[in-house]
Amino acid sequence: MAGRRGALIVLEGVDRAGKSTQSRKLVSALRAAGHRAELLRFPERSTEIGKLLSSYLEKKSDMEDHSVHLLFSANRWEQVPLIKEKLDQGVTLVVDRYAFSGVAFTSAKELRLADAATRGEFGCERYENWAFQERALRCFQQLMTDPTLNWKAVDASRSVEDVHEEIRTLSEDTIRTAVQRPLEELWK
Ligand code: Z5A
Ligand code: MG
Repeated sequence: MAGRRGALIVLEGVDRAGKSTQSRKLVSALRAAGHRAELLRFPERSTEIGKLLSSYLEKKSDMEDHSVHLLFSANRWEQVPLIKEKLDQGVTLVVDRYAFSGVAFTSAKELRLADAATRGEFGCERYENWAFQERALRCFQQLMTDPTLNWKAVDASRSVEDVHEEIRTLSEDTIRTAVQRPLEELWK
């Protein structure tokens, strides 16, 4: 339909919830259904800022916490002109993590000061331990109480196909209704 904007569909969640797997499958399914759809991810590690973040996450470099937070934010802002342009052109964007990860992971760092939980390392990158991920999950749950955001919780413990089917259906609904919300409201 002419003049119809694209939808901004963000997949958020803790480490290894299956966000990247589902984001890729969703873009393929939407395209197969005739939608214009593209994939974005954050951190976007290919940019100069993204390379700094990648090095930090891989523990090859250290950075002050506030600075890292702002770099994650800058890494999103550098893509915002492109995001607006695509949405305006009617392209639906599937985004693998966005600002909610920024809030949840920084908040999880702050909570750490009050949390005496023991840690079990289960990954190579920074933040990949159970205690940290539990704190991040609590922050995501808190963010989901915001009624102005159109959050849908998806149980990611099921099979890839079952999770995909639910996300695909929710996304089709979102694409249908996205036109009702002006683009400018997304970055107020
Ligand atoms: N971070 C931050 O601090 N501040 C910010 O502003 C932003 C991010 C944007 C790197 O992110 C870190 O950056 C992240 C948050 C922080 N730290 N942590 N945690 P990333 O997005 O680059 O992280 P990643 O390395 O891609 O991991 P991930 O995103 O957490 O994984 P995932 O995308 O959710 O999962 P996946 O790659 O799709 O799947 C993982 C494995 O599980 C894979 O082998 C799949 O085949 C398998 N899988 C997937 N789904 C299923 C189901 N349903 N059943 C069984 N197996 C499955
Ligand atoms: Mg991922």
